[in-house]
Amino acid sequence: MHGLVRRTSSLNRDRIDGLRDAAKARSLPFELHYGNLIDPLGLQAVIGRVKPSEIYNLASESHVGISFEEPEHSTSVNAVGVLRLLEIMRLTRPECRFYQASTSELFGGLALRPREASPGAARSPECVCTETSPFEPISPYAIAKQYAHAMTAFYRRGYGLHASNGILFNHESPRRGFNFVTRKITATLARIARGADEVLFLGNLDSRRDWGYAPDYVRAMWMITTADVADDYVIATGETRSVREFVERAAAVAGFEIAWEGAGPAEAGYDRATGRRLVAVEPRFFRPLDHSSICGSAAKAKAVLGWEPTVGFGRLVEIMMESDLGRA
Ligand code: G4F
Repeated sequence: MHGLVRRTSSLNRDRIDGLRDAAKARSLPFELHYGNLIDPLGLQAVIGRVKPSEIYNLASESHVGISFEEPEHSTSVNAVGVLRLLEIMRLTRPECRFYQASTSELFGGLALRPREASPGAARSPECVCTETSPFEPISPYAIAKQYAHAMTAFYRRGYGLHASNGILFNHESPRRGFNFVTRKITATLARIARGADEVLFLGNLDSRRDWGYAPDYVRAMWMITTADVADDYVIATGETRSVREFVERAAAVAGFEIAWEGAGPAEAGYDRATGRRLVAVEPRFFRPLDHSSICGSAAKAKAVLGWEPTVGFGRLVEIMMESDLGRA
C-alpha cells in the first residue's frame, strides 16, 4: 500500500497512522510518498517508482465552503489535478485501475429548482439523484469536480482505461475533519459536555444532507475499482437529515436536550435542563449558494456490485459522538 501526502509545515497524519499498523499486522508494505496534484512531474516520478495496480484519487481541496474563497486553487487540484493523473496513467501505466472521488455536489442545483410539495407536507419532496440525473454544480468545488468526473469517463470511453467515478454522498466518521459540519458538532458538544465554556456556532441549521458512514463508502470505492467493468456509481443512503436533527441527536448522546428559540440569525439552541446556550447561528458559515434536500439512489451499486450501507443515521451520530466524548 502506497500513499501520497502533501508536504505541510507540521505533520498531521494522525488520521492515517492506523493504516500503517493495519498494514504491518497483515505483513503488507506501507509507504508514504510526498506528492501533490498540482505537481505533474512529481506525480509521474511516484507512479513510475511505485507502479501501482489501482489508484484511488481521494486527493482534493474538499471543503465546499472554502472553495468559494479559493476557486482557482480548487480548480487546479480538483479538476486539472485529475487530468494530470489520468494522462500519466494513459502514457505510462494504462493497465492500472483508477477510482475518482466524484461527488453528490454535482447535483446541487437540482435542489434549487422549484418542486411541488404534496398537500399537507411540511416541506418540498427530496430530489432523488441517480447516475443519469443532470449535473448542476453550484460551487467552485463542484464545477471543478464536474470536469474531473467528465475526464474520468472520457479516459474510460476514449482510451479504454479502467477508470470509474464514485458519486458519493456525504460520508462521515470519527476521522472527519473538524471544519465539516458533523465533526464540528460532535467535537464541540463533546468538549461542552466535559465542561468547556464554549458555544457551537453553525450556519444553516435547515440544510439537509444524505449522510452515510465512511467505512461503508470506502468498501464501495474498493468494489467499484475491483469490478470487472469500469463504470460510474451513486453511493448514498437514500434519506436526508437536517443539520438541526444532527445537532439534536448528538446533543442527546452527550446528555443534553436542545430547546430552539428565535429565528434566522438570532436562533439559538438551549439546554432544556439548565437554560444554557449551547448552539448559536453565525452568518459567516452560510455559503453564497447551497442546497438543502438532495439524496441519492444507490440502486445501481446494489444491483451490480451488491453494495449496501450497514450503518444508519442514528448509529452514525452515536459512533461519532461517543468517539469525541472519549477523546474529550
Ligand atoms: O459538512 P459540510 O461542509 O459538507 P458538504 O458541503 O456537504 O460537502 C462534503 O460532502 C460532499 C459530498 O460527499 C463532498 F463532496 C465534499 O467534499 C464534503 O466532504 O456541510 C454540510 C452542510 C452544508 O449545507 C453547510 O452549509 O452543513 C451546512 N453547515 C451549517 N453550518 C455547515 C455549518 N457546514 C460547515 N462546514 N460548517 C458549519 O458551521
